[in-house]
Amino acid sequence: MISDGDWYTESSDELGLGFGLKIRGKLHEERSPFQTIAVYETETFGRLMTIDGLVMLTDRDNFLYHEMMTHPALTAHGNAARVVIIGGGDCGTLREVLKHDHVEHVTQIDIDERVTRVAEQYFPRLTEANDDPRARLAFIDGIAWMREAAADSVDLIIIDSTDPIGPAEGLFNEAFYRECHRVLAHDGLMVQQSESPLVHQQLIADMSAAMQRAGFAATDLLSFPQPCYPTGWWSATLARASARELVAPARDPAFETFYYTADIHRAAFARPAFMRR
Ligand code: AG3
Repeated sequence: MISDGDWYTESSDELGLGFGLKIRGKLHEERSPFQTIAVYETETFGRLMTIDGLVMLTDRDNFLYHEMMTHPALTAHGNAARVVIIGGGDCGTLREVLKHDHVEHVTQIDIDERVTRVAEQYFPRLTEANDDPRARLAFIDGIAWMREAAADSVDLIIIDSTDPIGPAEGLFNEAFYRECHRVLAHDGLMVQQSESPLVHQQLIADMSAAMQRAGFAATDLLSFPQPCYPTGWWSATLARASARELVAPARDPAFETFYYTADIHRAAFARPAFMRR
């Protein structure tokens, strides 16, 4: 919602907090068949995309989220060739996945084609890798896609969704995770954005429990800064289909990143004392 004329603020009564960006103006707003998508020009964070009033990304800080949703999981897997992204319609996650040479194909499945079209228009850097012959875009329901996908056909599933309300709700439960587990190869991994480690601890615990009930052998939490999301601190949950070891990063990535390094990888998996309890 907008307040004071020239600020965009995402605030939560439930959490009692908000994050605001001074804006120069609204560039775009539309109601797609699924949700309301808006783009603003901010004073200091470049462009901002919101969906149903929630901040999805800004030019200035999306590298944090997109790098941490991809490089830790791809590195921990070691040689993922077949990757599926559920959600991620802005294509920022897709772009990072395609930086890995061992990836043979990536299928991005977002229910809302309009998010991708808006990203192409207003966030061209995020969609710049979409012509890569390894990339496939599908605009269908990710839950239905997963139900129909063949068993053992994917090495890494990345769930880049909005909060667990509205269209994304069905991506946060045991039934969906069970399908993901069936579709994954024996040594496969799944990673899902899992909200703020400071204020969503119950959700994080529930997600991890649901993943394990669905057949995943173990889960790990990684956290990273994300200034434009509630509390500025965000997490992803990494689940292993079987009891395999994760590959540790021996060196920095061979491609350009802005946040991810070998040291960041190790640090992201470290558990602060309060999270161990
Ligand atoms: N994924 C959205 C994460 C949730 C943000 N939540 C919020 N602002 N309350 C963003 C998609 C980026 N590819």
